[in-house]
Amino acid sequence: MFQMQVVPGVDNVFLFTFKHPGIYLVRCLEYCGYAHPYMTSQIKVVSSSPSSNLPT
Ligand SMILES: [Cu+2]
Repeated sequence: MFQMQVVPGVDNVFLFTFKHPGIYLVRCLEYCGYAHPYMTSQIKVVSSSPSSNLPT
């Protein structure tokens, strides 16, 4: 699990190293208001091999 405090309107950057490709769920960890249940996203992790990431 990863947690980061953020400020609205400010870009945040962080790096992860995933061991396995896949789709990972991202969600807000703290209740932050009426829209909290909708504060989700996904990260799609693909192979680190540059040649395997090229469109076919
Ligand atoms: Cu929230």
